Amino acid sequence: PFLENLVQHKDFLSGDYNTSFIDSTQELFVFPKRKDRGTKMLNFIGETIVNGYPGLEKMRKPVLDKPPVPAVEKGTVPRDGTKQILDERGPEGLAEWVKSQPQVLLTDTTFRDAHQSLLATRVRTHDLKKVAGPTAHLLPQLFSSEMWGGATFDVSMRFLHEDPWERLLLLREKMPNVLMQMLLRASNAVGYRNYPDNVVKEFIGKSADAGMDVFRIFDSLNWIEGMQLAIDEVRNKQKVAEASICYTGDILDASRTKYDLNYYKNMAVSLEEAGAHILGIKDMAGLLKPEAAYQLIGELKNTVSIPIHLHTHDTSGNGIFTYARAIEAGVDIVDVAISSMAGLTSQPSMNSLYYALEGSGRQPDMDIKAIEELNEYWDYTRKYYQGFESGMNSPHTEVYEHEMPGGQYSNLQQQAKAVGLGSQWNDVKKMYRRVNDMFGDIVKVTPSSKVVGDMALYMVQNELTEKDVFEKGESLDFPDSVVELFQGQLGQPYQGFPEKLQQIILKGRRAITNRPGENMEEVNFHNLQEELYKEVDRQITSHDLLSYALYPKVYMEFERFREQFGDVTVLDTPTFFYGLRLGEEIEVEIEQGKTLIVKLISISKPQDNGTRIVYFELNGQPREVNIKDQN
Ligand code: 3PY
Ligand code: ZN
Repeated sequence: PFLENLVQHKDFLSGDYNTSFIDSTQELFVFPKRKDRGTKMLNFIGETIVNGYPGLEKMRKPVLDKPPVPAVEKGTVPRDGTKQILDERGPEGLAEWVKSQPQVLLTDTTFRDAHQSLLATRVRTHDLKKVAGPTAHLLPQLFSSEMWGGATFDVSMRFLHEDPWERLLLLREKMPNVLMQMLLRASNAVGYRNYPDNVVKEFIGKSADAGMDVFRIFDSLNWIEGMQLAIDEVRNKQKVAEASICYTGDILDASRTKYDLNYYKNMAVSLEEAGAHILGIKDMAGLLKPEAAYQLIGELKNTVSIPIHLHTHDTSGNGIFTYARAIEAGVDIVDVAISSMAGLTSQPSMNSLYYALEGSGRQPDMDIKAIEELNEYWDYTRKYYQGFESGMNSPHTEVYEHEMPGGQYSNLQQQAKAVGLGSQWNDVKKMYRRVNDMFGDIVKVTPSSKVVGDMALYMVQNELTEKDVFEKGESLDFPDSVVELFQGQLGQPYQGFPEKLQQIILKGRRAITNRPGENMEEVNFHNLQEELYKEVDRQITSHDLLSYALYPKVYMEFERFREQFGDVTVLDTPTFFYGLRLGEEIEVEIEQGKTLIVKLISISKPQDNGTRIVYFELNGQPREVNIKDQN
């Protein structure tokens, strides 16, 4: 504000000043009154108390114990791990090292896919940050920690009001020994549509610079043409390109010939040729049955020379058995989550796998007591997020029928609730499979899975059958995402689109068959920066710029939110989601060594103008905020 005053002052502008100008011109020191951090925070807590957090409006604040954070001896550094191997030997050297390990290696997905799959991606940096250091100390043998990408990028801005880049930087700092891994949707980056080539490249470059090591790259239609650019860029940055095949269908079912063993073998060869350092098998829905895993991994081990990393979801309850068979067939790395964040739509449990492999010769080299310590932390922490649980509490073998990815299950369920279809969730799941078959049996993973979900919701909501779509399709207004898929905007599915349905959906609109990125103009980052600068009027980092390029609307809303409420990541999770109970007092560390004490005193009845006054004490002083009651 001082500089603003100075450069706008008439004497300064006219050059009519001497060296004592600053000292003698008092009005330079009159700053516009900005809302202080405390007031902003009280406004946010007040808002949550009066109107509730979206999706949790009807829930009362649960009384919960604080999660026990495993102790780490002060001043000690975690033992060297795979990060040091990558830094010293490069990605090829790392791949060789992986292949030479007799035991199976583990990726811990607790920080990303586990909560994306169980808790609608809602786990906050606040809770990750506390356990990141202990995890680095307790699990230095991990191959990697999957902690970024997928849906975490947009959900953190959209619903958690936090900057995804800060999460990456923070976790990187606290976990200097373990590889940081992310899920990258190839040309869709961390979004739901293809982006211009230079946006994808810039995103990869900046992620690598911020500390990302392993990029699991997949295309939502298994279209390798859509993956090449991302693979090349990760290689340019000397990071690990884990190019992945999305597993769909069932190689054991002789009647499903589209995705058979040969299909996967051919794709694996192509990905190795495309430059993959590691081959990922991404079984996003958990459809890979144990015997199928044994056959698939066995064949692929004989087909490619790079290490193989298997990812599954435990929805059916068969996850550990699938891994055990894959491990028998020689898989190099598997994805697991800490037990209290594992199972069901999440990954199989790290703890269970450890014991399941005892005596097998490939048991992971881990300290099970250390894993149990982390387990306790997550057991408590998960309860903070109980409002986002899907309600699934036993294995669901129906996944073999609907084929919905684990990471989509709880999110689509929230989407269904939001459009009033909460009680028809079973119909939505059945329709999901019908839509898959109508679409020609396609790979379903973000964003193609979202399109299938959108179409299923649309059909259930409008009480449409498959027959209706074919008979009345001309007069139906299909969801935008469905039209875009059939236009080729997400790339090309294996064996093409079903022609008749494509005609009905496109209604004469043109479809492309080349790479969408080739038709898109590159983003001019310089102009984009100016555009954003005008909106926010502060210094813009390259991270801000990328968030804006990927998600302009979401980013601007996040920006406005921060202007209004400040940094809410400092709040503990129960307060963030539920506000305070009457008389409850909390301590909030807004920066190191600076703590605010907030107590809720009372809430008024709605006034004539529809607002309520929420009375607090802030560091012992009475404070009040006016909140519009939206109910
Ligand atoms: C994502 O893309 O977010 C996924 O988790 C896909 O499985
Ligand atoms: Zn997954």
